[in-house]
Amino acid sequence: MKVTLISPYLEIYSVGPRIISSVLKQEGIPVQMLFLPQDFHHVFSENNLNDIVALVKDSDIVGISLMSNQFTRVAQLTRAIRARTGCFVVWGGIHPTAAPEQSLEHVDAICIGEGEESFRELVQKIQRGEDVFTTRGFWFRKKGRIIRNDVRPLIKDLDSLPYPDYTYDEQLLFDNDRISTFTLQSLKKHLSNIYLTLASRGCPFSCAYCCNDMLKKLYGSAALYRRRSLPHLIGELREIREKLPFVTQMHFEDDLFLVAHEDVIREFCGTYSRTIGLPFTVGGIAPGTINDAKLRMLVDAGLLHVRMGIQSTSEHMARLYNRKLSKPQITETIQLFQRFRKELTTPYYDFILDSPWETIDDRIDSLRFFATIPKPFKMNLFSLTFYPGTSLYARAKEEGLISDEEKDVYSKNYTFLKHTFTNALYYFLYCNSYLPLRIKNCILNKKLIEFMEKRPALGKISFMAAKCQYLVMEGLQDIFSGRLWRIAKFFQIRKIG
Ligand code: B12
Ligand code: SF4
Repeated sequence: MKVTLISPYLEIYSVGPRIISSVLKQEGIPVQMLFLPQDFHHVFSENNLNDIVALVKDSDIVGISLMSNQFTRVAQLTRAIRARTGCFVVWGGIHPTAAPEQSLEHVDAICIGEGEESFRELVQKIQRGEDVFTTRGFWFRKKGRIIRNDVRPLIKDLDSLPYPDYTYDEQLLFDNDRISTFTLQSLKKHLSNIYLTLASRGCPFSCAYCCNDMLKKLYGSAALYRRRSLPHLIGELREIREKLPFVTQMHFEDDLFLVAHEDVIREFCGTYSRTIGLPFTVGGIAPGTINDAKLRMLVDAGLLHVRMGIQSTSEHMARLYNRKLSKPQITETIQLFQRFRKELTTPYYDFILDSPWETIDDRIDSLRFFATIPKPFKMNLFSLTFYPGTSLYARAKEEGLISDEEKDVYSKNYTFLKHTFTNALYYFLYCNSYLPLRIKNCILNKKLIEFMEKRPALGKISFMAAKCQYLVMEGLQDIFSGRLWRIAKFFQIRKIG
């Protein structure tokens, strides 16, 4: 029996597939893990496909994990594996969970939702020669027919799961057109010095553009938000410190790490600083989920950096995005980060732009708010992407806003903004933050914005000019602060995109 698990993500953390690998190994099932860390626009060459096919061809089952943006290249790889080997190919991860019908057109089976139990059962059934088609958590394609089994209930006790599999010297890396076994050096190169993990799964909220909105519909009333116990989490981090001595920073990429109660954060901070003691960062913070006491404890325990999802400040957009938070809450959280500015690195604030439902008043509302954010901060501007299964995706589909699924959803680059005048204003305000608020508000004039929005060519020119100013400014800052890797990364992304 041989199982191959493929992670196509640029970032090789791949927590889900690594945990599945550990689950299978606990059952004595050999697993070959293959990492393909290329950008999602990467297309496999014929040689690449031959090399990968040669590696997997003696597997009984090949499992591939994917987010929606990996769809095109994973479909290409799956076609090659299915055409050239007799392997049973299975997809798992957020994309097949969210778009099962579409996914099943390309593969033998898909895993819907959490995969530890489902995949273990499927593999064991194959091993024993039993009928696989009744396996819960899976949909199958059988002689042109689709078999839709029920989704398996959520794993209540996350402590029952093993830690992600980091036996790197048994794992394969496909990098620069070469396949090799991971070494400590190559692992270090791909992880930098950071270890990413999750202390919880799910989120109590349901923002209309987020997978949690989709997962809540899938799992019904079951509590999606679950936390691991502190000993289980700390045990993982201790093991990693021993196994991967180059790790000097931990990162918790939970959906919403800080939604945990103050007491939980206190316990975490105390134990973490005593036992692990490395600086750490957390994924996105939602305004209103952090207060002075929580931040004090986190900073004392080693928190380095904060990033908050503001997205939009207009009430209309908050309703549309199903975000139950107010502008005063956002302001309060920004002020909180300001008070801690000497102890934290520059905060990052995320905004979602390019929403087709945003009115000019919504845009001005967010821009006026943006103009008041005290410097220094860094901005992350995202172009709204409709991920399958979410409420916004359903609405966009209904309103005919998605004409080409592949282009508008799967391969859309969420960092490429529309070249509009309003988007230009974000760059302009960011670069010219020294201007008095009075002047900024004069520029954020409804008549002027309306005038410019009716002239797309002018919008495009202003966007290019403002973005150029931004890139030069950020580039100079990177040079002066020695962050040359950021510049290298920028050119690398341009080359691919
Ligand atoms: C950690 C994380 C990251 C990390 C690490 C990603 C990685 N490669 O490891 C980082 C920060 C790098 C990242 C980046 C991005 N992410 Co991200 N990320 C997450 C997050 C918060 C948790 C994922 C996770 O590890 N969960 C824990 C594990 C245990 O669960 P899991 O991955 O779902 O795996 C389980 C099942 O899906 C299944 N399964 C998974 N794979 C397989 C394979 C097989 C064979 C089987 C049988 C089962 C199976 O079993 C697993 C165990 O139960 C999710 C949100 C979420 N709740 O899922 C977003 C999420 C996956 N990210 C998302 C996005 C959009 C991105 C980005 C594209 C953009 C962005 N703005 O962040 C980038 C781009 C990444 C890239 N290079 O392509 C979206 C994807 C939506 C979609 N439909 O594709 C999500 C869902 C968040 C959202 N907005 O809704 N992300
Ligand atoms: S708060 Fe964040 S993780 Fe939770 S539903 Fe909203 S976007 Fe998703």
